[in-house]
Amino acid sequence: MSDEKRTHYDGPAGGWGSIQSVTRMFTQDDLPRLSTFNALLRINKPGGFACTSCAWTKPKHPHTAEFCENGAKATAWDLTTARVEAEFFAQHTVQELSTWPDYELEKAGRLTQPMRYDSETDRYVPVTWASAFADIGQQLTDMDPKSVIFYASGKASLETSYMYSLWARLLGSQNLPDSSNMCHESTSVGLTQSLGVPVGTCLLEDFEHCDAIFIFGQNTGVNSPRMLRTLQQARMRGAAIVTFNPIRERGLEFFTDPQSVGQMLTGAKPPISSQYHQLQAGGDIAAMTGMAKLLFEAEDQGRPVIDRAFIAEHTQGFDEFESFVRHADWDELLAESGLSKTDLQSAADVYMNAKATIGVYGMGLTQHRHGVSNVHMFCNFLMMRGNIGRPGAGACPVRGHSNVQGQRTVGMTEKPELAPLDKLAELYDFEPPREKGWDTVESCSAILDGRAQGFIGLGGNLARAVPDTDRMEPAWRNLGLTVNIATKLNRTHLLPGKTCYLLPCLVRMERDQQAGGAQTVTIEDSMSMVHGSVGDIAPASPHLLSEAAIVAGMAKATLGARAKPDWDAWVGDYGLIRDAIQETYPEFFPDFNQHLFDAGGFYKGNAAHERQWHTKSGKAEFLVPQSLNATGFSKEPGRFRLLTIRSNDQFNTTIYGFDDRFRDVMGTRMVVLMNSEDIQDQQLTEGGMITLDSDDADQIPRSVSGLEVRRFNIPRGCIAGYFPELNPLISLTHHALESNVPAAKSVPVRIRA
Ligand SMILES: Nc1nc2c(c(=O)[nH]1)N[C@H]1C(S)=C(S)[C@@H](COP(=O)(O)OP(=O)(O)OC[C@H]3O[C@@H](n4cnc5c(=O)[nH]c(N)nc54)[C@H](O)[C@@H]3O)O[C@H]1N2
Ligand SMILES: Nc1nc2c(c(=O)[nH]1)N[C@H]1C(S)=C(S)[C@@H](COP(=O)(O)OP(=O)(O)OC[C@H]3O[C@@H](n4cnc5c(=O)[nH]c(N)nc54)[C@H](O)[C@@H]3O)O[C@H]1N2
Ligand SMILES: [Mo]
Repeated sequence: MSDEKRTHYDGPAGGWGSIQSVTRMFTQDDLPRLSTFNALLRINKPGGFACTSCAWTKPKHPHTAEFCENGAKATAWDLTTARVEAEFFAQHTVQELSTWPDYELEKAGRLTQPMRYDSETDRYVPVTWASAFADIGQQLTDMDPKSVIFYASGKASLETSYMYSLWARLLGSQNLPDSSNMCHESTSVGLTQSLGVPVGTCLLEDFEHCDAIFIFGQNTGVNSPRMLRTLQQARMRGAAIVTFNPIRERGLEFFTDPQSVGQMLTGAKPPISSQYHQLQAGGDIAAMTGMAKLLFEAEDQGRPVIDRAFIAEHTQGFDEFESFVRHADWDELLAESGLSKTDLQSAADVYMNAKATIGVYGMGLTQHRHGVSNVHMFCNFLMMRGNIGRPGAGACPVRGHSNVQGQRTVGMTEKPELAPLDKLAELYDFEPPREKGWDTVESCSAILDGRAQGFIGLGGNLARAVPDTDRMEPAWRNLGLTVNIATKLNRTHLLPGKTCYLLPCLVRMERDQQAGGAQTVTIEDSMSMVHGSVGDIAPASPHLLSEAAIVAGMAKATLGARAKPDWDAWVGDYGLIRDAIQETYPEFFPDFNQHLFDAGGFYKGNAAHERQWHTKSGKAEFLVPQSLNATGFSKEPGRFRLLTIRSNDQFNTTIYGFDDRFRDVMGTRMVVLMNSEDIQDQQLTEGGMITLDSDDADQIPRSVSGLEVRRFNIPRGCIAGYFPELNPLISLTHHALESNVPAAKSVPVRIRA
């Protein structure tokens, strides 16, 4: 761990700080500088490769460097020259590796050959691909397919994800949880109920036409930094940006575009947000209800600020919604949001004056007990002024992993109604499972109580990403079979089932050479644009297989001599998989293979964007939220709302380093960020060490110790700390109603000195 303490950083997001951070990365010993540099220049360009970091859309006219600080980190992380080979595992038992921090595990380097866990020696030992596939095939054939979990983490391509979910269904399982179950599932559920589409309705050009952007709980500067340029351009054009976030995130305050010579040389740090409202975690429904109330008040005073024509023609449920808003009590709205009426009035004024408004959101809305209600209320708010399905307006949930949205599109879903089962039955001559499979939380419960027997992970670090770490980890080891397709070693790999394999794969930047030549893969970004991606760097090891080849190898070993599909032909030429995707989803992928390198990607289409409403009623729905408080628990003396957040030096469970320069946390991740009055009230001192205890209704003891108190600009009653270190504090049952997304943005905890 670096114990380096750097001085206070008050620079903007982007700017020289990010150049410095990328430069520092380039001077690391384990990086091949030339190929990394060349790789960076090919990121997010037609004919290049899609960045493996975030899901923000790729513009039609990319910049010379169409990547950001964090995309560069992700690229460098994959291209390291460090290797985890057979000798590494000969030297370290799994028991010993379990004591290593996440950072050290991944830092050890790229996995290079298939390994099997040997319980006698507690070590991973090398195996051939053929024997790995044969054994996995045998084990799976002996298991009830409905007890096997087929997880995917959001990076694997459309081609691999289509094959993977088809394989699971051919075997008889619909247990297809995806990282989006921990992330934007509240969007998939909530937006579908409100607008009839599971994904955002905006396109990049809408940002060129909007007058206002409202951002709820999305940390653009860290998690989708390329989007800052989009926001900055909108702001400079005169659009207002109104942000709601308990934490003042630097990227939403100022951004110096590293691509702008002028900004860099003058040291300008143009502001991003025109208003910044630090509300209570879980206070968004109350804040939006307050603004809605002000819209009704304005209308009552004769200002026609509500789009009655849109509401009459396109929506239903408005009367109930209006009555809910009019009856809401101001004192309660202000207490729940933590904002003043003046704050809400100034935000509502911007909204009323804007002809076209875009709403942006992230985990600050989805990861709450009432995360789905948050999304409903967000849609209500936009629809009041007809801000769906017209230029410069719409809903823009910002997705996480680079292909997480696409994986859901091509069948990675546990929900039978979301997969074209009849079509699959017809194309592949089989009877697909029709009952609902397990999502992530349900998979975890099944692991805990022994109903699950097998786990296959297509990427990710599921055991580390889910709540209730201390209960989950021992249960994981009771599984009969665990298989992880991965690029780097992580904690989940150190929880071997009775039979356990670690199968290393290519990364997106590496050349994927198959029988039919070098292959292209595709991904779908946050704006439903599909992009081809071609790797051209030599693979980290000659023993690596592509994810597609690994899935096909396991599928063949389990499904025997079935005539369809022809897995070998598919792996030889991914174009054939795309043909199959096109046949399965003709509405989304017409002439798929002809559009791989369309500038800006090819648009999968979005019904709500065209004001077609695929809801039950055929109209967009105003839905009354279940509660004004999204946390699902009440305020009690000594109980805090813990927000588990990401640093600027991590990608989910991948920890690049121990600095979070925007929040002045350097050299450690074991901190609790607190309001100074709360520190005083709790009789703590800054720099003192504390323990956090779970205060969940289930009363199961859960604690994390060794946390340092830091004074921080955050509303009273809310504290923040980093995920995944704090995941032991979250009860598996503390999740969003309906979507089951773990409620990681308001965890009830108490502080022990
Ligand atoms: N560099 C980098 N990029 C990433 C990732 C990464 O880890 N690192 N992860 C990827 C993934 S999988 C995802 S899902 C996305 C996540 O990207 P985001 O959606 O930005 O998720 P978080 O960083 O978890 O936090 C979101 C913000 O919500 C705020 N917040 C917390 N509670 C509330 C609340 O109740 N109300 C409001 N209004 N705000 C709240 C937090 O202060 C924080 O600023 O990013 C993706 N991109
Ligand atoms: N408390 C709390 N918990 C959270 C969150 C939170 O905000 N707070 N966020 C949640 C969210 S939004 C998400 S998406 C999940 C993330 O959960 P996951 O998606 O499961 O986790 P990652 O950390 O993204 O997975 C990292 C691992 O993926 C593997 N990997 C990397 N690249 C590739 C590749 O190209 N192919 C393959 N096969 N493997 C690869 C590497 O082995 C690496 O160790 O965590 C969730 N958990
Ligand atoms: Mo995510």
